[in-house]
Amino acid sequence: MKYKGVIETYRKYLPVTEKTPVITFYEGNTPLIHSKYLSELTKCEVYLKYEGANPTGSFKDRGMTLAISKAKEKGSKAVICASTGNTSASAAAYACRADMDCIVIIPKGKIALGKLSQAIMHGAKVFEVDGNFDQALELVREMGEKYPVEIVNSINPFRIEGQKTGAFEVYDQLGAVPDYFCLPVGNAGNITAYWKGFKEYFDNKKISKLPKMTGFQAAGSAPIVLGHPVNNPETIATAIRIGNPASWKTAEAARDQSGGSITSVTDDEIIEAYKLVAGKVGVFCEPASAASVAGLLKRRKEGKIPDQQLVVCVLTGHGLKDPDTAIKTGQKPKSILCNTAAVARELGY
Ligand code: AN7
Repeated sequence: MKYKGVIETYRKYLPVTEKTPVITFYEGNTPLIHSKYLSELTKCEVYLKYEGANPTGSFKDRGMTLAISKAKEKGSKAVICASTGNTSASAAAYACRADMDCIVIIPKGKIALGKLSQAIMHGAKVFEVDGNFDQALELVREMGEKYPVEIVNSINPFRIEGQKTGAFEVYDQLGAVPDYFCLPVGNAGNITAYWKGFKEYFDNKKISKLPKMTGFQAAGSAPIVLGHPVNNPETIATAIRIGNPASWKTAEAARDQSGGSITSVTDDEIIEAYKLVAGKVGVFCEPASAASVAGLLKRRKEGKIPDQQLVVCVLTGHGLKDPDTAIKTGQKPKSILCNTAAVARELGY
């Protein structure tokens, strides 16, 4: 088999040795999709990095393959995470493959259905708490201090190391460094990881420029934009419903060192982009992922991004993760009689 996942592909950039057991579902190598529609709309060259095509349907697999492999190497028997959904889905699957227990703490009622079904089906011990993600992460930190469980949230540095391979891949696929690199920001691990990846390619002379890191938070959950934690974060994009990001400082460093920005998009703007990407480009991503495209459109409108720029937007998770939002915001099927005349009439034939 030629493609062996992100650890084998980028082994020399990663903290692994021949002793590290590689726990992989052959994650990574996701499509970088050029969008003619978005390019014409924005007068830029726009590519979508479709991380929903990872084995568990989100970018988290890049970091999880390394975090779980290193936990296995260390001899850990159990891993734990707090999650808005995707981390738990990924942790549950990789822990299952590594024959380890997985403990998941989620905010009650705020996890998209697809993600919850994954954690359940992969046999994680799933606990929901009356609290938000930030409180769940606090609990997980304490559990990690007191008990023999390995934390696999992005406060685990191996998660960031694995996720930086996304940056390598974007350059390897595109053969160029984007001018603007757009992505959603929640706990801020991914923007931290991508920036680390781009800088490492730069330091290794693989690339000779760096992208402007352009992050987007949901307006109701925008602590980095506001400059203070948000106690009761809210947004329809539950994946990024986070009020006190763990990687806050490194996200600011990525923003400032790259000459980029972290700004906010409203839920309406997110849903509009979500529908546009699905309905006009043909790529189905979850609402949080659409924040990257919503943000690009907004900053173009505001004149903050010039014409003719090379732009990559990361679509962090698959649309099937959150069927409820699709059904709620999308068009409704129309009931008709089961005969050709009825269909033809509807189609105006
Ligand atoms: C689809 O799963 O935090 O800024 O617990 O699922 O690196 O946190 C998910 C985050 C963007 C934000 N898009 O990334 C979790 C979790 C999707 C996500 C983010 C998440 P970070």
